[in-house]
Amino acid sequence: SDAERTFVMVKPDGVQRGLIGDIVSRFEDRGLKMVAGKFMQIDEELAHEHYGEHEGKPFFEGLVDFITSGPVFAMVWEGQDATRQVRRMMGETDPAASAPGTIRGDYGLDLGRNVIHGSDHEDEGANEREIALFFDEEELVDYERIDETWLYE
Ligand code: DAT
Ligand code: MG
Repeated sequence: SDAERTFVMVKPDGVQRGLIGDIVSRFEDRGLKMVAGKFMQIDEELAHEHYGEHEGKPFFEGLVDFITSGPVFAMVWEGQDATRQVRRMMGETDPAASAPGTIRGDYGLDLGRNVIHGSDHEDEGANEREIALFFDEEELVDYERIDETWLYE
């Protein structure tokens, strides 16, 4: 398989609503492998770096306030086509436009409270940039999952 790593984060609303376990389970069930995980609080500086592409947009300050408002659960998931597949499982940016069965479609109604972040698969290298922003190299764990031989041809 062409293993790829992607950055995923349960946002403060998802943490407060007790959705970490469900979200982790969805990725585990799909066959993706968690290679890093960190329960943490994002500070102003990290928020600005992470959401730098949105600086200057009308929703930027609200977005920074929200993402720094409580703990998040940051993760790195690995698997075949991981970045795109995680985005498919997340749904659309707006939960109201997200299909039922997707994470945002199952757990949200409001654009500003959409429960989860995942690296943009249409932004080349966004996954690696975001992983490096949140994790040191030694925090990424290299191991094999017991079902890997049956997940991939
Ligand atoms: P995504 O999180 O799906 O990658 P994005 O990168 O375009 O979406 O935007 C980052 C976050 O900013 C998004 O999860 C929710 C918020 N956001 C985006 N567009 C918004 C808007 N028009 N009004 C309010 N919040 C918005
Ligand atoms: Mg994005």
